[in-house]
Amino acid sequence: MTGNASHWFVDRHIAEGRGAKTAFEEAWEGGRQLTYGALAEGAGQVADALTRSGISREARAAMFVLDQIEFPQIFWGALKAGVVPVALNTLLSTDVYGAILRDSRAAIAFVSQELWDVVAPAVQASPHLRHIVVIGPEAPEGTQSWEAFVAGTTPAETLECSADEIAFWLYSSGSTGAPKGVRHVHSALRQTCDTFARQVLDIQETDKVFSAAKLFFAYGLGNGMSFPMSVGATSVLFNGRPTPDTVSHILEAHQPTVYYGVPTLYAALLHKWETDGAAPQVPLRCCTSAGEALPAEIGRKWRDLMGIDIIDGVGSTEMLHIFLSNRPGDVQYGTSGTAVPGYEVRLVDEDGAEVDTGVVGELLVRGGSAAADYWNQRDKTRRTFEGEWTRTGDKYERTAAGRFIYCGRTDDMFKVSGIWVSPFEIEQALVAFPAVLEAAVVAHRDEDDLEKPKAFVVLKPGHGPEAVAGIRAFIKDKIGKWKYPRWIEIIDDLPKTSTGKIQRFKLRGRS
Ligand code: 3SK
Repeated sequence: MTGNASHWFVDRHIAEGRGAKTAFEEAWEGGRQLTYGALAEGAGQVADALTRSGISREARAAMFVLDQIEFPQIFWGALKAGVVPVALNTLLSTDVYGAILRDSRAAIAFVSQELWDVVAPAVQASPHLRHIVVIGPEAPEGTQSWEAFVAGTTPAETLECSADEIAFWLYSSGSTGAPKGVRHVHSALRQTCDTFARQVLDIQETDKVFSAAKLFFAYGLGNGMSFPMSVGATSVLFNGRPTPDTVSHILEAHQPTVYYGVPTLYAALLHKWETDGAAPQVPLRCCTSAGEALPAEIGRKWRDLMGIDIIDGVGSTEMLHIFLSNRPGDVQYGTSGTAVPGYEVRLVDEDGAEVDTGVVGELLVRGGSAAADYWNQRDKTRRTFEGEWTRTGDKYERTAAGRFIYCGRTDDMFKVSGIWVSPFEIEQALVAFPAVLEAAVVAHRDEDDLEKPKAFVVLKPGHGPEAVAGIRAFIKDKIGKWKYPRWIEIIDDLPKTSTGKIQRFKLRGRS
């Protein structure tokens, strides 16, 4: 049997009689549906079109594609042909796209028309691109339309390949630094389905899923594409910005059974529904959160309002999906739970020695979905992938009961009076104050040049600077005297990566 992931994720559904089942439905007015049969045919056409266009095996196909039904057709079509899709964050700048095109040397680019203005200068300047396919009503000059690209093709057979071959790339910028091409092999996709999707989510063919996290993000790629496709379920795709209004509307209109969100959006949805006085009726059986640790208060409020827990977990682009998680029926808010079956984790100090219960260490993970490497970044590859273990750059502490508590990024932790301070612990306490929507804590030097915590808070609508005195009294009472933030600054928004991680380093620069 071939190790090509496209065989199991796409072709199998036809063999199992699922051709007429809806695989994807678009969540906007006039949105289309794509059955498993149409997906198999579309992916086969893309594979044939790539070959006819002279795009050879192992060449890269840059995807500047929104969450729409062409995304899975291009992704799986490329895999079928042995071409390597590079799913790109659709929110980056022209300069970053230029750098990624140079780095990846992509030979073909697929672009959603909505992104053309930002993408055009980068693709036009690329010496490596030989074809530009634009998805939308009009193909700009020098490009080919999607319809023309697939016209006259005959669905191709899935190429035989090893499960160890590179299947696709994702670009990770982490919370700092330039994007790195993270290369994943074919078997990694199935691995995340056999572990988190099956053993934590218990994903079923009858599920309808909606992921607020986009398909270009490793979390969204599993949530909204490989997980539902692993069982023949249906996924709702949304090409717009996930805001409390749009997500609330999609939940109500599409009635998913599984919703995958991120903490900021959970907080904003709760606030919207509290203000509206009602939440939509949705047949949710599972909700997940990742991207950053979920503040306990948000989880509790969600459970109280929706009658269902949020399963908070931790993953990474390098591990492709979640490897540490709470479980349905076994949720302890404020913790990231325990290792997902199929993964092992350990906490080490600076010398690589395992740390004791209650001591903060860096989290390392071992599992079959680890990336092969960072493209053309030998030093970073060697520092991150240590044999079978992958360094996460996250600091954790293990409780006596074996659960993991997030403390912060390796770069975000700091010491006050010689004791490590976890910015996340203080942020969690801050968001428990009713007027606070979000918070970020960084180290700031006092008049004696000693580091103390400083908080940046985003207030809920209707609250102003008068809230600060209340926050100060509340937080002093809630956490250790040495840890409370000595300064509290109100800001409109927290700087975040496009995948929702707080960029504390930007706040350090401001403080
Ligand atoms: O950030 C996370 O927690 C995450 C989860 C799943 C997949 C990818 C990422 C980065």
